[in-house]
Amino acid sequence: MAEFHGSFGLLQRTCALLVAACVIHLSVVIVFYMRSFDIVARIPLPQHEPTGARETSARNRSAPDTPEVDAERNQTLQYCPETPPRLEGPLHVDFSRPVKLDVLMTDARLSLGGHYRPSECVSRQKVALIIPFRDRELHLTYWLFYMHPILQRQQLDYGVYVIEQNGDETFNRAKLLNVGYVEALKDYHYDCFVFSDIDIIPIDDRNLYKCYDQPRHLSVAMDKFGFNLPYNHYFGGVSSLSKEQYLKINGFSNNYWGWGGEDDDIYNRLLLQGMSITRPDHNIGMCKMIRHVRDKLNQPNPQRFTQISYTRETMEKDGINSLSYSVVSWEKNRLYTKIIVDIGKPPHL
Ligand code: UDH
Ligand code: MN
Repeated sequence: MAEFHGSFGLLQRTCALLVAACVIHLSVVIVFYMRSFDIVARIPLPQHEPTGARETSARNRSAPDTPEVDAERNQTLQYCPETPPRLEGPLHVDFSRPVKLDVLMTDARLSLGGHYRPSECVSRQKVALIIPFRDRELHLTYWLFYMHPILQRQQLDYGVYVIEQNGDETFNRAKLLNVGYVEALKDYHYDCFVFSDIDIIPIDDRNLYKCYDQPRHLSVAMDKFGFNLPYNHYFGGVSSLSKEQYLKINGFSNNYWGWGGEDDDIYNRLLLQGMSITRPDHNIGMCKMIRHVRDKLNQPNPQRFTQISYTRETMEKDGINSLSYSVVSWEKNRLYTKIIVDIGKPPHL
C-alpha cells in the first residue's frame, strides 16, 4: 500500500511538472505572437526602399553595424521622413574664408571613417560618398567642413571615402570612382553611391545627396558655368546612382586617362541601358566650385571624343567587370576613410 502511495505521488508530481512546462511554453508563444504584431504596427515600410538594402556586407572593418544590429534598431525607431525637417535651404559658402575642422573633429556623432547616421530615425538609404582625389588637401578641408553638417541635416546614413591615386601617372577619375564603389561595399552595406568632385559644394541643403528612381545629376547649376549647365547632357561634378543602377551600366569606364570625357561616357551608358537622368530644380541645384588651375597630371585627354563615340561597343567589357587595381593603404580617420590605390597607367600607343 505504501509502495502504491509512493508511485502515485511520483505520478502526480510528474503530471504537475508537465502542466507547468506547458503553461510556460504557451505564455512564451503568446508573448512572441503579440510582439510580432506590435513590430508590424510600429515600423512603416519605406515607399521606395532600393534593392540591395538588406544585403550583407562582405567585410565589416569599422563602427558601422551589421544588418542584424540594424534590424534591432529598426524595432525601436521610425524611418526618417521623406523631407528632412531641419534643412536650412540656401546656404552661405565662402571659399575665401579659411576654415578649421576642430569642431567637426570632436563631433561625437561621427564615427571613425566619417560615418554618421541619425539617432532620431532610421535612414531610408545607406549612402557612400566617393571622392576621386590627388593633391587637393585644401579642397578636402573645405569639402569636409561644409559637407558633414549638410549630410547630417539630410538625415543620411553615410560614410565618406576619399580615393587617392598613388604615384604620378596621368589622373583617371572614373577608374577611381569604380575603386571607391568596390572598397566602400567591403566596409558597409551601402545601397546608394554619390560620386563627388572634391571641389564642389551645394549652396542649398535641399539638394539631397541620395539616390532616386533614376540616376541623378546633382551639380546642375555651378557658379563656374554661370549657374547653368555647360551643356544639356552634362553629368559631371556630383551624381548619384543606386547599386542597382550602377551595376546595370557595368560601372564606369576604366580607360579615360586625363581630363574629360568620362562623364559623357557615363551619361551614354545610362541612356544605352534605357535609363534617364533626374535633376533638382535650378535654384535647389546651385553649387560652387573652388577656383583652381588644371592639374599638371590631368591634361585634357585627346582621345576622349573618339572614346565617347564607342560607348555602346565598349561598355560591356570595360567597367566594374574588368577593374583591376591594388590598395596601397586603407586608413580611417575621424572625418573620412582614405584609400590610396595603385590603378596602373595609361596604355602607351
Ligand atoms: N582631381 C584630383 N586631383 C587631380 C585631378 C583631379 O583630386 O590632380 C579630382 C578632384 O576631385 C576634382 C575632380 O578630380 O574635383 C575633377 O577634376 P577637375 O576639378 O580638374 O575638373 P574640372 O574643374 O571639372 O575641370 C569641371 C568639368 C566640366 C567639363 C565637362 C567635360 N566633360
Ligand atoms: Mn574642379
